[in-house]
Amino acid sequence: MTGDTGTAASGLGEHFGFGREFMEHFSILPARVRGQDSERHLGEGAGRGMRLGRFFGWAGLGKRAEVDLQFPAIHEKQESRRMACRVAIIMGSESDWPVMRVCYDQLAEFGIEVDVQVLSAHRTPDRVAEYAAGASGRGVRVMVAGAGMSAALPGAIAAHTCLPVIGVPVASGALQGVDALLAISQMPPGVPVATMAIGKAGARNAAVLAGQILALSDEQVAQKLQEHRRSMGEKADKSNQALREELKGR
Ligand code: C2R
Repeated sequence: MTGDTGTAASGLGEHFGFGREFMEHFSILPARVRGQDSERHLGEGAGRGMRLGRFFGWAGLGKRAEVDLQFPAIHEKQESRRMACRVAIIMGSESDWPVMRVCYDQLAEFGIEVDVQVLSAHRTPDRVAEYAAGASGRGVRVMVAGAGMSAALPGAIAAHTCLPVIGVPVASGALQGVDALLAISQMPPGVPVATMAIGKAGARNAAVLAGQILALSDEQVAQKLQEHRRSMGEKADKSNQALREELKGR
């Protein structure tokens, strides 16, 4: 969602006495704050969804706020694609993509739509908070976060959502992922991050674990997971046989 719209929605929501969680599920459409001789538009109409009605309130110093609420929340043009994304992959830097791509490809193999984002708890903290807080309302069910070095990202995401968060430590910098592994796994009690192995193995397992979570309520994904297990077993059997054949003559 766009920063302005999302921030405005939650800010105005609070102003009207609606909690943050409530506002995750709504868009403002179109919203205006009117002063004596000024008018500021805060949201853009997205033109679909159910209009719930107009709310009025005071936005301080004689300014009147008008808000139309729409359900479900529509935050940007791309939203129709995102609504279908049940998994979000977020990484701290574009340099993490060669590792996180493994997660993306595995999820694609399971037929799961993914929203991919480069967001950083260190470099773009507001964007992380906004994205994580709104994810559940947009239909995301599992969040995968990959980061290297001092990896605050998965924990920061977990702080802003009750969705399951899976962390992938990426090998970068002098400590080659050990720093990220410890940072991601050592979460304080109450805010868990399911921590995977360092690097591509962890990225693949993040996809499998996300698939297993979705499979609890999605038969198609459950079947894909069964096929995946079966083909892994067959591959292992083949290499076992090949090696035993090779060693037979010795
Ligand atoms: P650059 O390659 O952009 O310099 O990033 C990234 O995940 C990456 O592995 C180097 C490393 O810094 C990590 N990073 C984090 C966070 N933001 C970026 N760990 C974060 O917010 O936790």
